Amino acid sequence: MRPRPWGALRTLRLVIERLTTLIPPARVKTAAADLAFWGRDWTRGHRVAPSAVVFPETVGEVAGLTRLANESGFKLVPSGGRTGLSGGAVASDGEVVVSFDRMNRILGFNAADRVVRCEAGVVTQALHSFAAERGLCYPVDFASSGTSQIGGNVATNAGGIRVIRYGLTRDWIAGLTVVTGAGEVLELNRALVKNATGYDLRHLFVGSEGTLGFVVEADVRLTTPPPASRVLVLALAAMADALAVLTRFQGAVALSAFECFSELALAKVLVHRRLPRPFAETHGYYALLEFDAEGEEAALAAFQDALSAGQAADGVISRSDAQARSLWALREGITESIAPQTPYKNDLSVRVSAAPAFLDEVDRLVAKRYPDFEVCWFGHIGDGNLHLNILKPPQLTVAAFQERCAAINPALFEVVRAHGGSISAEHGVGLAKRDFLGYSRSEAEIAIMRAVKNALDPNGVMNPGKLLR
Ligand code: 2HG
Ligand code: ZN
Repeated sequence: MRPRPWGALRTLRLVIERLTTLIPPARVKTAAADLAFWGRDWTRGHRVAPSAVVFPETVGEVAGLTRLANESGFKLVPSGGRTGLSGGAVASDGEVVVSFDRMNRILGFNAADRVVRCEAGVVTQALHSFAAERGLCYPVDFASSGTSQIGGNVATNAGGIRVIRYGLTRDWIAGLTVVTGAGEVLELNRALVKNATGYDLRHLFVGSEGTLGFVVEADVRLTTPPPASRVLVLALAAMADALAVLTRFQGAVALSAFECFSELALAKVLVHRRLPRPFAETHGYYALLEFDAEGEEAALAAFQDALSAGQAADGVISRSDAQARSLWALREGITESIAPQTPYKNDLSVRVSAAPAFLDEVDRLVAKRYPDFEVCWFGHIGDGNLHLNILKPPQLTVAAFQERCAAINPALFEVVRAHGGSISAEHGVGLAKRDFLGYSRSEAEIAIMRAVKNALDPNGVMNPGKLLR
């Protein structure tokens, strides 16, 4: 007997009954606290209202759930480490959240291929440790690696702090097993290096934000560990000098990171983590560079040149791994240190060459519109990605603050468009940027994206309202 359409199911009890034909009741949660916990990501301000959270353990269970959703008409929200910052994992309208917390096994590793097969729920840091134990490295890294999961990293094509040398998640995905929105299981690319047989559907799923189906397993490439490195934090004479400093150091050493942060961002971390100030004086902006240790002499010479040219005002270099970690903390601790101020986030990118001018223009726009708000800049300037966080003053409610900040988006995104940039560099579109997609993608592109969505998720059961309205 075919199940009745979802619309005919009148009570939550019936929803659960149907789910528990597939997933044992112990792995279906409906308590209010569980719905609130698994129904959202790191963003604030969205309605959180799923009807249930389920914890599948096999690809078959995920496929079964997806087919059931199609037959019964309920919607599904894929859920990983929920560290996203665009509302991509928020369930706000009675959806069933599908958590990968119990699909967190590493299934196999082939040393000749240097490929590790992971279930979607493997935590990024667990993959780092697995690789290190085998004398190898998974080089994609970010501040949330202790919580974020591989499936979510694939769904958002996560970037992070070493993109200038190692690229994004996409560059390390050798193959994917996915369950499409229609409930079909696809093996995409089977970890082949060469496979010239038409459209590479694997890459369609990378960055698809759970709108086409579920990433259930991933073949991830590992590599040789990077050589020993040094970290140098520079006080920049002015933000406009960041580009000249980047070019100077690129010419001198093998860089693996080139990050930046403003004085306000630094001040927040110092207070939050109770750290000493790295320089005697304050400066407007700082750059953090990581480079191969063998280039230390050349880096110090480049530093002297930058000082003489008036591009850098001061600098501090790591002498041990512990010092390198504490310098990195100045950059990696920013998000958590500003979190109590419920920041309004924008994650923007332009070409590297346009980054300082772009930052300057946006900074002036924001300062003019919001003279009463703190504006915190930081990001991966080496790849053109800047994080703009506007901080909420204590006297404003979150709703009032977000409304005021959102009002600037059209003007802000016009500046992004004028610089040929992107309104979401690495955090995804989700709910937060969905209505602004047209600033970065043409109408023709969006129409093709819809057609792709319809082909893989014909009944629209997957992550409704994210990326596309
Ligand atoms: C980072 O680069 C993350 O630290 C978070 O992408 C950025 O909090 C943010 O805006
Ligand atoms: Zn970032």
